[in-house]
Amino acid sequence: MAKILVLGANGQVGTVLSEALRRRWGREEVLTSDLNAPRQQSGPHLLLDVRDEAGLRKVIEENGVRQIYHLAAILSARGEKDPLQTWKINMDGLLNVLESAVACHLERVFYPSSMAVFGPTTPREMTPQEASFIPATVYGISKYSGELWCNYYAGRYGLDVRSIRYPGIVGWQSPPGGGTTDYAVEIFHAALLHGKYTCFLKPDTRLPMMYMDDSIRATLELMDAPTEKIRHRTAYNLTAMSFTPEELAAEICRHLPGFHIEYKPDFRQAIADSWTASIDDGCAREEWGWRPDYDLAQMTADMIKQLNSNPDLLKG
Ligand code: NAD
Ligand code: AKB
Repeated sequence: MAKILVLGANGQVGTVLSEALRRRWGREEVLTSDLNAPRQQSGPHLLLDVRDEAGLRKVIEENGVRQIYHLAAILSARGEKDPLQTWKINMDGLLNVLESAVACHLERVFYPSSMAVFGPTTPREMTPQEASFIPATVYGISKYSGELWCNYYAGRYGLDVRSIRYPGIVGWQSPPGGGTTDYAVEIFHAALLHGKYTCFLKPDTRLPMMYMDDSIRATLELMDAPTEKIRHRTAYNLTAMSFTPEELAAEICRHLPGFHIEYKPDFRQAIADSWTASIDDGCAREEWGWRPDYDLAQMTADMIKQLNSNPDLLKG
């Protein structure tokens, strides 16, 4: 009987979150799933497409699942290549999870939203929890619609669904899966393998970011918080730092002095430009005590240390 089901567990976040959940609850208590087998299997895993509602319901019932972490999605850059398919995966997947959660009386659901819900009308600096959100990507539209659906299911059915608007996540354990903030992971691999990197964003593109360790801890802390503390059922603004490619490269140079960066902006520049530069996460801090541990210098030092210790993870 697995208590927790992770959907989209093979991705950048799911790889690390699933391990954290297994360390905490035990290997057999956490059932991971994705379209494919994981690179390394550390507990029960099954193949499941989140668009398959009957399949999802069967997995929940047969395994006695009590909580779902619904990570499966198509991210911002990849999403623009096939907008309608992205909408179907991101929205049908979420609605299947919400419907199944109500029908099977699940205790709790986690749904990751994103800073991609912000758009050109959103205040660029210290973006507040509530503002004008008119996202420019299909991914952002799906995440914002998803937040509204979560809020609706919480209000209408009393479903305990909790959500975070993650900023760009940087981690050494797993490769990113088609986002606009992927440069901030790729750059470390390129720096260590080749001493140089060609960035697809302009040098002064400032975006909110967070180290993987902080984003996993935030997720677990939100899911642990007493219900009465959760006053926002859309998604919580969350951040740890904001930096530009130029600033990240300068920080990497402090560890790898010969590192060289070039800039060749592509279609992802327009996506990044539609997002905001810094975020006010005061509601998460006040309501459930969020505090980040890592700033740019600490994140960079740890990324380089961890990738140097795990050279098999380096990707050219
Ligand atoms: P990812 O692209 O690395 O992983 C997504 C996973 O979903 C992949 O393993 C993929 O195989 C799976 N998937 C795709 N379609 C599926 C389907 N139809 N059925 C089942 N699985 C399917 O993404 P990630 O970076 O791990 O992101 C996880 C979640 O966090 C996503 O919902 C994403 O929107 C959100 N998020 C991530 C970031 C970030 O910087 N990584 C930032 C904000 C929000
Ligand atoms: C992306 O760049 O698409 C993701 C995100 C911020 O949601 N990293």
